[in-house]
Amino acid sequence: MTPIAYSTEVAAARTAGKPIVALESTIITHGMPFPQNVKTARMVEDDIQQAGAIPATIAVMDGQLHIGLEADQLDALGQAQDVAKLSRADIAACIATGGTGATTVAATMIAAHLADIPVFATGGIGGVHKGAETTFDISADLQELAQTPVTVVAAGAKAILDLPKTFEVLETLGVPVIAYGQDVLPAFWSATSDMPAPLRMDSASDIAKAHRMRAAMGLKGGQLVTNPIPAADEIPSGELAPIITKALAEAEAQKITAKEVTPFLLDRIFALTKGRSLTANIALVRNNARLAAQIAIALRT
Ligand code: PSU
Ligand code: MN
Repeated sequence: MTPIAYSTEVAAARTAGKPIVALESTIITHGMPFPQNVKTARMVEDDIQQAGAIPATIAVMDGQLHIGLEADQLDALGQAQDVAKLSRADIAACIATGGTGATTVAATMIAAHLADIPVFATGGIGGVHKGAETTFDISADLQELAQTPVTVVAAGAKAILDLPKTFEVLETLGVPVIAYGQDVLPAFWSATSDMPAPLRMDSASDIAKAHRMRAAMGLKGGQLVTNPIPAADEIPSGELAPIITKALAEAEAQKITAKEVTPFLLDRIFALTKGRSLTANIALVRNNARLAAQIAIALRT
């Protein structure tokens, strides 16, 4: 049996049959600096609560898979050093050996599914990195979407990635990619892109219906809902492009590889935009949390 530890609030929500939204923890430990990371995690939890659902932040701490973190646990995780970044490949080993690790999109989907939580909100999923034709760096998040039945709400894939290749792979894997309320895919820090959305939906209820239909048809895997960042908070892609190019060149010069690539790039873009990328990142995660709460509620009705 997996040693799952539910927070008091999540345990009560499960008993009462309340809608629950899963949240990842890599964004806390590897995606944002302290103290903004903990502050953001709290705001996102409050946003979900205000929208009428219960938040369940997921992480592995001392060999236990936590579904929902108590306030002191969230604080501790936000300040911990050398926390592992867990995906499908290493989550079981971390739990088995009593370790502590933050869950990526892939690992959070696995944990959410174990806990019967069908919806999960994050910032941006991992994807195909630029230069993947030589590095083979493709996030395990994409495979996870193809096999675990959780609807993931994100602002698209991070613009540091090769977006066209990321969406090609998702199409190959049979993952529904739904743009919320617009005809083009959003691009994380930017609300729009020049990529047409494979699917468009305008309500949480339609997204919930499609989720249920996949289950009814026995189709494996989840759905990716791409929710554009609110216009007031976006950084236009033209402004970001040279910054991303610079950050990528630095990563290459410093031979950053594997799991370090995404955190390194996010950190450099934070510095090069003088913190603006972080403000945008916080706004888009909150926006995704609110939509995920609506979907969780729609799935209950
Ligand atoms: N989105 C963010 N910040 C992050 C991440 C996503 O705004 O830190 C994390 C997610 O946990 C995602 C991971 O699953 O980055 C992808 O990492 P990789 O490219 O190594 O698979
Ligand atoms: Mn990778």
